[in-house]
Amino acid sequence: MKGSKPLEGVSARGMRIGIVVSRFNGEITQRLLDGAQRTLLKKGASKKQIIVVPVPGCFELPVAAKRLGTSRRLDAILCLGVLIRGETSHFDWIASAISVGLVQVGVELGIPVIFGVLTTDTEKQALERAGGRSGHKGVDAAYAAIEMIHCFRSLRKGRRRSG
Ligand code: DLZ
Repeated sequence: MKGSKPLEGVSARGMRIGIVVSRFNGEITQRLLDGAQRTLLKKGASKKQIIVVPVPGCFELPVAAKRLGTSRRLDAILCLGVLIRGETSHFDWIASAISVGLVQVGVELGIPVIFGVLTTDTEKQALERAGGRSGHKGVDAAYAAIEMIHCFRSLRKGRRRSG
């Protein structure tokens, strides 16, 4: 299996999670959003504690994540989008801007900011990764957020013990 296996046994009870989702390639990003929300609810998060913020395109993900994380107390933010090379002449610019931007926002906010953006050559490949035969990036993003929140919580506990 490629990549890390999601920690499916972990709970999302009590977690406050933001989701910023791009409306560009909306049919596919909606699938990512559905998968992420379904997973968070299945793992025990409450609907009221999930806030969804739509943005026009992937390029707006970092700034919207920063604003959301600054204005709300959240445990993590998932950023979902779809960049398709075939339809985007400046694909590489946007892909690199958002990956650098999202890392920066996570470090500045001090909370996990999850990269749930598909970067593919074709729409078919994107569909395959949004619940088709190549997995589900929205579901994976939700599991990554839950795991990172547990990781941060255990670091906090460790600090209390040693302090
Ligand atoms: C303009 C543009 C293009 C050509 N392609 C995509 C894409 O494949 N995926 C995506 O999420 N957004 C795309 N956008 C929109 C930009 O991300 C952004 O919303 C606009 O340039 C406005 O800043």
